Amino acid sequence: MSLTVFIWNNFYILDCNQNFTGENGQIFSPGFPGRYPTNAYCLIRITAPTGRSVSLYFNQFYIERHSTCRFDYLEVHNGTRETNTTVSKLCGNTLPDPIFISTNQILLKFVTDSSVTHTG
Ligand SMILES: [Ca+2]
Repeated sequence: MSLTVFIWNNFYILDCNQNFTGENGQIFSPGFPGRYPTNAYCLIRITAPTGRSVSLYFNQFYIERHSTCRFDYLEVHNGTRETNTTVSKLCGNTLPDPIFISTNQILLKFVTDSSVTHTG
């Protein structure tokens, strides 16, 4: 998985658990461009300045496919807590449409189970 985020300062995230404040940058799943690990539980929080909003553009995407994404998935939350509203829960290998968040904070939660991995 590779996706681009536009907010303010540049950043580049290639690790599982990170908090970031910035203008724009790229986020990669662990191990990218190789396969992501099993049993991953990654929380990436991004905060833009107050009044700004966050947009996510996907460049590459391949997470184990399931009709309800019960095995591996990427969840996008509107806010930095897991209890904040889930905007989208994604898996499979169809490149997702861009996601536009109405607020300046998001949480990306990437979870994988104990078998079958792809490039994320
Ligand atoms: Ca899996």
